[in-house]
Amino acid sequence: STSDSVVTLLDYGAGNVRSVRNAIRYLGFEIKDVQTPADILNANRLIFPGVGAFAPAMDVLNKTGMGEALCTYIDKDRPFLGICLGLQLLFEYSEENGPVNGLGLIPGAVARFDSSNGFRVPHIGWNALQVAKDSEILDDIGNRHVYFVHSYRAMPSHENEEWISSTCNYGDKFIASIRRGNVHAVQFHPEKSGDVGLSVLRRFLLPKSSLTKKPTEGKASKLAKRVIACLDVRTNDKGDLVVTKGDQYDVREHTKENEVRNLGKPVELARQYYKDGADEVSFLNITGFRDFPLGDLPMLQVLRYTSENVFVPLTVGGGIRDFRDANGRYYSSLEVASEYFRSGADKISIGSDAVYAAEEYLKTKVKTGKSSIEQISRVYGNQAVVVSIDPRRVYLKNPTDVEFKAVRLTNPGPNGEEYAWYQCTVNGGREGRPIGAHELAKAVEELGAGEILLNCIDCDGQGKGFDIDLIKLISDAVNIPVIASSGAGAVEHFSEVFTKTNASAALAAGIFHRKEVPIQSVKEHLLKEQIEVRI
Ligand code: 1PR
Repeated sequence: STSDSVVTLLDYGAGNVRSVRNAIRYLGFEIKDVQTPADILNANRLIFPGVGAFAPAMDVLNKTGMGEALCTYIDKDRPFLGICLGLQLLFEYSEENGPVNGLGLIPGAVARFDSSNGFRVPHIGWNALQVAKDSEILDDIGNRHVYFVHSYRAMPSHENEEWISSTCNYGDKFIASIRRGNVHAVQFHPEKSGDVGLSVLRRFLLPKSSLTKKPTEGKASKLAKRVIACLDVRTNDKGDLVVTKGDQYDVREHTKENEVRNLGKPVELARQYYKDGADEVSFLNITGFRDFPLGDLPMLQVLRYTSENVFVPLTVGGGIRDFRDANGRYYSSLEVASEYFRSGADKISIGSDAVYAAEEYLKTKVKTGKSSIEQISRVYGNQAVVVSIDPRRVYLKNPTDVEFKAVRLTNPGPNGEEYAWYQCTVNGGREGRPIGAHELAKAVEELGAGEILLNCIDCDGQGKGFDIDLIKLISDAVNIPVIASSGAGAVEHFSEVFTKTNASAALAAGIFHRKEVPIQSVKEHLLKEQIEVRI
């Protein structure tokens, strides 16, 4: 290998940089990991994908001498690309658990998004940029969307104006990228921004002369509504991992053999959906509640293969909880999640265990710090923790018949009931619990979940549309993004959920697997209905 094909990567071990590694390799480059500060100073080009929280990252940089080396490297105008926290750390200080001092190379502060004006935090999803000056690496973006996921952002000011190459609007204007000479940093995730993101990385990695320059014309945009493809995965009776799909959570064919419905191979389908324009791909290991996921090596293998060439966010769920194996060895939910992250997941999703944690929290009103939600969000950030809710509708004559939040139904129940509450279930819908979806959603938000994946057992696989009453109830109750799920059967169902509720994303499975409605048609329909989407 020539030095031209080598990229130095600063990974201080605080989290998941597998996606960045995959993207660099996909573009044909080799990675040299920084071991000592000298490796930074000797780099030909350096990528710094900051992950985790600001304070612990600064701690590591200070203790190891890497921080000083970084400052020298950047002062010498050597080729640098910071990503996400790798941008924020260049500033003077951050309010995250602070104020905490940063590297101080750029004047100004990093502050939390203000959620008081109706904008959900974390800021998760696809936005277009406003390009402020010639930024070189952003030259192919135009007004196409890039993927953000963060709760803190660097604030533009008169003092740092000369550094700013683009900004983005989310509630207010924040710094989306900086550039000075060969020094670049971006708040968004190029490694998760599909083709557009790969072209940002390519522009940083390839010698300038080999690229032709195109003018950029960015414009302000709203956060795009996301369309997510979901793959429910389990081992069939032959022992193969297959994509399956239930009918109100029943995944078996109603034939003599009673076999698990097989809709395809997980890695192949995920790749297909990425190519078709899915904004995210989710895998739910639906038997994770009974099989220990770390024993489920095929699932980890699926993640590894998928993440090698799918460059949008990947979520994986199923079986995330504390666990003792047959030999008595104990695994914390954090260890289980870490293995998923190491294998290529960007977010993990917790189902059953979140229900128990919320029940406990509502009973005691104490945050013990020990629940899976708390443990994982503390290490990987709130944005990496999704809670998947599997509620079932329970009809009521009167809303006061239960202690749980009930809604007035748009369509009355089978016996003319005008109300319902949404009972949470565990173990793939097999067991109802004494907690409603509304209570659960609010509790898990307090415990540190960054997003809610809201299913509905009644609507699952029916193709009759999302449960608008439920989705409205939950998306109005919390400040974190809500993904609407279950029941999509036509493009109109997507525009309905986005116009009638505050859902941030809509997820579907069956219609995509059965090739009834391509993702592209969903996007085109939403665009026609003037709903902002990533095309
Ligand atoms: O409880 O932490 O082990 O997680 C298990 C996960 O597996 C949960 O997220 C739970 O939702 C999921 N799950 C468990 N059993 C099933 C099942 O179907 N038997 N699948 C299951 C849930 C629901 C959606 C589905 C949408 C859209 N699948 O993800 O994809 O309803 O479908 P549609 O568009 O075809 O209507 P834990």
